[in-house]
Amino acid sequence: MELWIATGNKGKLSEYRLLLNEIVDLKVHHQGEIASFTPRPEDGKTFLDNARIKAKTLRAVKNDVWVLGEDAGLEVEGLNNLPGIHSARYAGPKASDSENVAKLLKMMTLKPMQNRNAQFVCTTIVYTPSGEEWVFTGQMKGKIASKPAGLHGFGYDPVFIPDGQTQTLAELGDGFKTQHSHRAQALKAFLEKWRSTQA
Ligand code: ITT
Repeated sequence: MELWIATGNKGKLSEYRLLLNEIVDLKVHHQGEIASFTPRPEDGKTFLDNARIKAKTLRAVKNDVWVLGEDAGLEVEGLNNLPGIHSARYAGPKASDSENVAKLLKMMTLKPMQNRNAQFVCTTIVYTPSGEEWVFTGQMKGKIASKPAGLHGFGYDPVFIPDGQTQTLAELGDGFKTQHSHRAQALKAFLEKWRSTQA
């Protein structure tokens, strides 16, 4: 089986490789391998819209294989669920991960805020080789740390402390995310469905 991942995010891609590396006969590819590939703007209003945009854009050039597109983000209760679908560009159109984290922490100091509850969410769309659309979701609850800590992962990992933990995702490392992340949950649901079609 060939699975093409519709992402330009290196952090996500390396997590997919880790999550999928034990599956025999699965070859993982990504949109960056197609020299002429141009992503479409993520201008949907929901995670589902944006996941579909990514998967459909890749499927338009890879239509006889499995294609997976995903939109994920961080919802912070005290910020009315922002940055949400704007997570990748929270501090501006070309913002780096550390600029986004800095903006998040700044927004949380602008008003006295007791509520640091947050969740990562992920909506994953898979197109089968015959063009059927499958939708999966995952979430991971936690809270926002007062300052960044840790070197692993990407995005907001240095400021996200999962429920039941005392360290950030960036301190906990790949092993924790592989077991518990929003992305891992959505992917697990896909793999279960995929396996059931192979039986
Ligand atoms: P692609 O669209 O090419 O996949 P992207 O980075 O733009 O890459 P998203 O639109 O899904 O991906 O944006 C998700 C942003 O949310 C991402 O850039 C991070 O800032 C944040 N994010 C998502 N999942 C995360 C995770 O597991 N850990 C930390 N931050 C995450």
